[in-house]
Amino acid sequence: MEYSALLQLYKDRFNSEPRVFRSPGRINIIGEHTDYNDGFVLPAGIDKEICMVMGVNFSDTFNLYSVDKKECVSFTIDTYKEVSAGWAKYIIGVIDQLVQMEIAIGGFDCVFQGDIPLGAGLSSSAALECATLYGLKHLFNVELSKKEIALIAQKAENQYVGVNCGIMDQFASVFAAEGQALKLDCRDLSYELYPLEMQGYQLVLVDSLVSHNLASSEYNVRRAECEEALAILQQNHPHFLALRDASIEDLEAQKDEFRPVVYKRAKYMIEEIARVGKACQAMTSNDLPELGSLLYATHAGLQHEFEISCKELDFLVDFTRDKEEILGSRMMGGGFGGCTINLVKDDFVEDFELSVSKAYEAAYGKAPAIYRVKTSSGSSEITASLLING
Ligand code: GAF
Repeated sequence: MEYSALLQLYKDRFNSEPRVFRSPGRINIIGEHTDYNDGFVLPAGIDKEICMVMGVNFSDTFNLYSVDKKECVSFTIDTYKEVSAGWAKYIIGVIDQLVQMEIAIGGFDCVFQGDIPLGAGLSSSAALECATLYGLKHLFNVELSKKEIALIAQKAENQYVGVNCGIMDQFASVFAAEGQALKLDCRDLSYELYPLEMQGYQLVLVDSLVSHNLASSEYNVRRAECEEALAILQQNHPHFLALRDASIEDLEAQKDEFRPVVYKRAKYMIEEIARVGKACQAMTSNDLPELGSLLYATHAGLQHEFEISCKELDFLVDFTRDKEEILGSRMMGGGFGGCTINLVKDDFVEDFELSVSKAYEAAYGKAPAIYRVKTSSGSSEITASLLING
């Protein structure tokens, strides 16, 4: 990201004293939709981010300029609910949370930009929420821990944007660590770091460029179906707090009580929560073929049981199956579009990029976008030396 160019755009527009904050997008190695079932996830921050230049303007006005949308909005605490620009709601959602918490912030100016592809399932919205909150914490000296930042950002998405998401994306954006994946326990928010050493393999993202329109509505439906399954299991197991607490045996014992679709959702979920643990073991013992098989198993569950894949994503996963240089592949993120994540041998990456592009273009009339993933650290302030050099 060109921090100094962004800073210049700010100075051309505003007179307030700027500071620069950033927060990354994320990949998720395994553990999809498990976060809102109190399960485990295994995300890592990536070198694609939202960068925000922000300054206190000592007025009651908030001025936001989106470089990507080339649009400016201005509002106050009394008028923010009237702002209609879609991109602004992630920032306003965060301000709205602070207002509800009676945390005083004054007016500020902000110019921001991102290089996280939109709709690709790489959590650009969580990065925007977390960068905003991280910036406001530092501009107005608000006492907020990293955990609180992640939780408030999630609440902004739930309440203001209207997506009933779990905690994974915001947590990853704030807590990401370079070279590491985070095994996050979404029940108590404790986490362990797993080095992403891929011994001759790389994680490659293939973006179907199908933008996930269904994502927010169907996401909320999946969440409700998991809650329906839990309510049925709780009749026999009143102490269960989430699907995380159920085993496959518990599910089978009550099989006839679920609507068939709800049974499938719960089966995927219970198996996927267990797969995260298996994936971590595989990473610890450097068993990449096992990690790859787990990725394929997750895709099968997302395709047939959780039913959030689409034909383009299935095509991309199927394309990898007969290639011994590719150990695993699956759709990643909320579903209905976005990227697949692929575990590809270093010296096959170029070959793979060319062949998958050609095949996808022949099938769907457009080449996919491809990203070789590098990891990055979580929310931070960009210091003066990086601004000069970067
Ligand atoms: C989206 C949500 F925001 C996350 O909370 C998570 O549920 C993910 O979909 C699926 O794993 O990114």
